[in-house]
Amino acid sequence: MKYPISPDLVAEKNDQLTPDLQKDYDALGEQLERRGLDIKALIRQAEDFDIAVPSWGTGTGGTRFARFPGEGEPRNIFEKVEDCAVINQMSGCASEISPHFPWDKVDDFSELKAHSSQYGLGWSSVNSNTFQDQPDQECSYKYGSLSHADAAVREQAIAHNLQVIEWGKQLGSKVITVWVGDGSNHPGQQHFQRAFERYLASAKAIYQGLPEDWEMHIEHKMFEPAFYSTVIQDWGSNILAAMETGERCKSLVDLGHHAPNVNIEMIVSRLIQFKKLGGFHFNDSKYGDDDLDSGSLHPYQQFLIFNELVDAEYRKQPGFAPAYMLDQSHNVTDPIESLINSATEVQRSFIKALLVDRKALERYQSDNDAIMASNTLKAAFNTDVSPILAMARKNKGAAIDSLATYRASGYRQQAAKARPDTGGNRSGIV
Ligand code: RM4
Ligand code: MN
Ligand code: MN
Repeated sequence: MKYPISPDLVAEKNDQLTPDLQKDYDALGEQLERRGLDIKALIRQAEDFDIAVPSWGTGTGGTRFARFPGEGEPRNIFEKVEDCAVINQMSGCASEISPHFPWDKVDDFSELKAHSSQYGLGWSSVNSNTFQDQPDQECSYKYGSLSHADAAVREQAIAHNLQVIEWGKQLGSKVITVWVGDGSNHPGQQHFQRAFERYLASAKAIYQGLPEDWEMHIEHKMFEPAFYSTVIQDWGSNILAAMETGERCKSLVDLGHHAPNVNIEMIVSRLIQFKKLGGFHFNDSKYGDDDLDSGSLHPYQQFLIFNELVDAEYRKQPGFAPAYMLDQSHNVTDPIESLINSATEVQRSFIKALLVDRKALERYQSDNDAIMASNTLKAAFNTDVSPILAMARKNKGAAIDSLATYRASGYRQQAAKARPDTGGNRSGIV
């Protein structure tokens, strides 16, 4: 196994921090025991938790105004893999990468797979891209892709998705995530029903090419690039499309893709109920698709989402196995630091949701005791589970203090030397 950061450095830092961690861990263990919870079981759950990292998140993001690149950004998928290896080594809970095509296309996928395997990394969902034109493509996606009025454009977009599945097979992926920017910018520009019918026909054509053991995830997003109407704009259109397309077609929830104040945890519950929850793109958001760091703004909302997920597991809801992934854009931070932090914050929400006293909650719900039901959730949310997360990291050879260890390693400074800034790619998304 290859490590981007010296395991000796990690062990040295961990040794310094272990005595204090042990005290905090023991104190928390006692407290949880009084509440009828076994800290050892929670540690195991924390150790098993894993969230995939988006390959495109390892570069500095941008807005349509500008992009201010950071030092030592990865210049290709091989370097992105190395950064993902750092994220996994420090956090202990991010062992898979989600690639985006054609951004991450390579000539030899076996070489790429060998490269990721030496770091112990695997590949999660593959993502297609029909929201940009590529230099060598025949038809333009300016007016849409899977729902385009012209059949030739739709066929090109379908063929691209099928090609992405082929690449994904070579990496060992089992899911394709489809997000399209199709929609309109002017009232009247597009016939809502016809556009959706065309989308559904295209989605079915992709689904026909889906291997038996794969899932197809549809991602909705309210706006951007289309600012008046978007074909798959909300979870309603999403679940309709998933239901029409087929059993293994499910909905993906990106936290930033809803109108402000929307009750995302309830959407999650609905999708679980109808076996249509495919997975998540975690991030945080204040205004729209801001792609802020997960849990940086609405940690309680993230907890409430995990409360639904843990509840589904508790009830042994059939067919429940959503895929977890981060999807954020980092404009002002070191992407590696943001992704380490975010993976840990999502893991934190999961562990806190495991603390919820579900029997008590059920009782309060049937007694219509609103305040005690709410306090039951709050009791879990207000518990600081940091010692559990840190101990899980230590047990897995990851860093007790992930960010301090990463900074002490000088990885970014070495990357800056090894990957000189070429001055290109200063505008646009991601
Ligand atoms: C979109 C959406 C997709 C991602 C692109 C890059 O807003 O979140 O998941 O593929 O951005
Ligand atoms: Mn997304
Ligand atoms: Mn997004």
